[in-house]
Amino acid sequence: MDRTEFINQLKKLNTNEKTTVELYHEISSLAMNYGLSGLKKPAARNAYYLSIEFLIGRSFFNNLLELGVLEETRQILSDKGIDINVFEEIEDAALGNGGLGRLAACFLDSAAGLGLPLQGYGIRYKYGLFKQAVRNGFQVELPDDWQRFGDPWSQRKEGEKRTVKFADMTVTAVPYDMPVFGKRVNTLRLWQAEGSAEAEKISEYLYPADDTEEGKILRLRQEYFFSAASVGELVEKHLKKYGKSFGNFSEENAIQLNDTHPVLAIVELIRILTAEYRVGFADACEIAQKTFSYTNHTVLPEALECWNAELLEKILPEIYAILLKLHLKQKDELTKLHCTQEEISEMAIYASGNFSMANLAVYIVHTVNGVAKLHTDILKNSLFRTAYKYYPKKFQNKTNGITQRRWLMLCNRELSELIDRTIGKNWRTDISALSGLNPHIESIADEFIRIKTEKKRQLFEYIAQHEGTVIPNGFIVYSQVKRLHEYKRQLMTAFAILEIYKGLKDGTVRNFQPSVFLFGAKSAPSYKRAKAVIKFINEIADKINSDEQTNGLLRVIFVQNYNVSYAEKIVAGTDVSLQVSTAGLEASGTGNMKFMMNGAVTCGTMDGANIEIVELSGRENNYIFGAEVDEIERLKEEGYNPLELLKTNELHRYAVSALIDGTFTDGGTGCFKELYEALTVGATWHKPDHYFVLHDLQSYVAALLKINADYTQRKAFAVKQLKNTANSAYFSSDRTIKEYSDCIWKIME
Ligand code: 26V
Repeated sequence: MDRTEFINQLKKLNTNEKTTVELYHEISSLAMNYGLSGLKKPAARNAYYLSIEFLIGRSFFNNLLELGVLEETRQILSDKGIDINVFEEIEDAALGNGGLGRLAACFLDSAAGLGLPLQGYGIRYKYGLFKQAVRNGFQVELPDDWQRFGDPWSQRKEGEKRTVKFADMTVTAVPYDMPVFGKRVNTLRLWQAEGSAEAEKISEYLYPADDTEEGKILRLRQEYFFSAASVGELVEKHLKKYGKSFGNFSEENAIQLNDTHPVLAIVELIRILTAEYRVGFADACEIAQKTFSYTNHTVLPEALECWNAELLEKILPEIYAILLKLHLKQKDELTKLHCTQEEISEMAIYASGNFSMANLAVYIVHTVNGVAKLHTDILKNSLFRTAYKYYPKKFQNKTNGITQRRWLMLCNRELSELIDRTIGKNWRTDISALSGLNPHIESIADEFIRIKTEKKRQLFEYIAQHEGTVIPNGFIVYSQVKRLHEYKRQLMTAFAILEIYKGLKDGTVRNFQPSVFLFGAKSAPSYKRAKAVIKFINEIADKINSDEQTNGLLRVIFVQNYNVSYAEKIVAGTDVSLQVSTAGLEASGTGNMKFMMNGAVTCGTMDGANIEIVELSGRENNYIFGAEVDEIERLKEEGYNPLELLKTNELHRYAVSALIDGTFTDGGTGCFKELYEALTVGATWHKPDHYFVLHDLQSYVAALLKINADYTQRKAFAVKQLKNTANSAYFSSDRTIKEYSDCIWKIME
């Protein structure tokens, strides 16, 4: 089917008396037919992206855009009296938690767009990330039955099933292929576990709770399940083509391990080659080395996967045996390199009963990369410093990116059209052309202001529908939307809001422009402190929004069920992007890039990709505050006493005391007291305020107020915002993917 035929068929489509879901299926299936015809060409060398998460979001609008038929479809439907926005009721595919999974989705989009052969491998969870409701201020988790309306974008490939064996069960892995449209059609292959009821549990939930033994086993099964199915398939394909000679395996297959979750794929490849095809152990390790590369996405030790030896021996005895051999091989090699005992234990694959997936990956792969300049430096100088000392050439930086197709063209048609009118449409296929906006910024600032105002109006309308809260037009929008985690410091924003509120009440904050603080965040179901922060923000919102003395100036909204589709609206309708993690802890951040591209200034710390954002758009066009990495390091060494800050700063005392002085209620759970104690006395596993909230709070409030004051010069502020858009091309995942393919995968169009 060609384009004309797609359009003709769409025009002929009988839409009378059909439900939205029926129409959704018919149009999607037409688009699938069109998209899958003709564009698929096999590549000699492919790269494979193994990821336990792909946070795809909604495919309908994006696929029509990628196929170049979105505008016509909008028009044809409108001629039939149908507003294309009705399809917004279709669920997101939320097969991921946050940045890591969304990055995987952006990467697939960019590779297809550039015509590069990158295929994804993951898990087809029956239930994606939970749906969040807020009841009485608390997060409530509801199952995410994303296939409720069917899944017209996937094709089940019955004939390509595989088996994956565990000591105690055999599981069938059934592939579901989702095409990724662009200059070429790539495939995201998601494995679904079938067989016994026990087997089917493997692909039932994204990230099941792993605070119990049972949960840990399930997580291990998930990781091995999709790694083994994917690697097994690649080996089989190779076998069909070349017989049992695997010397050239790495010439055709480059496998990227997205974080530590798929690292067992390395061990599985070595197992298949040695056990099934009699390749020698050393040769198998060499093939693995040439095939695999690994991306690290976090420096938080609790998030680096480790597997208990006993558990592995019980569930995956062959894998366990190979891991032990790898451990001995590593020890032997490191001894020959004259590493000290201490150095050997820092890099050890196996230590005190556990296998470290990060150390295993760093030892085997040919390339390790971090996801922003600062993050890669931290990998080199701190997390993997010893490995860096012995294998310096393994380490590379690949600063993250986001796809401008979803995150600008799709979510902000108005701004995209302003860019078209100003510099032509070339930027749509070559994003580097976006910098051509720079000389025109002054002249388009007024029009930009009109567009930003319209995007805010659309966002407020959506919020009114979904949250039942009305935000008056004209408010400045400050947004902090991301997973809820202590290091991301949503609590610091909550305190800052309380301090501003107090200032408005007692008259110390004057000439304040009306502002709304938007939060969107899901907390891991078992993460008590994160859930407490959600409740605290909602308590603050209730109080401030109902205070008639100030609610013409200040509002707080916590949106429910923040997801990709909500993000599309929020990034377009935001003035100020809040990126306030403790320096050194946010590997990159990618929300920061989406906001930047849509013309928001960043109010943030010198962390992750924020550093590169202000490098490119100008520090004077953003609002940087707080301790930098060396200061945090110094504070940790010399000692940091948050109680001193509380004693001397009355505003801080007011904000922090609100946790315990009865201003707000935590519903009798004691969760606010727990937050208070984490800040003031610490816990068995950490010192008081180990994320330095009180340390950075004063400069944070000052930055927020400075922004507020600068906003009164609306045009000058719009110029700052536009400087961000104009210099955001570097943060396109097209650039990132080109770098991966040139420097790591060596794949070609
Ligand atoms: C996972 C966990 C799980 C256990 C509890 C604590 C914890 C903390 C963090 C994580 C994150 C795992 C990896 C991840 O999602 N990293 C994110 O990757 C993004 C894409 O590279 C990057 O932009 C974010 O900065 C980084 O946090």
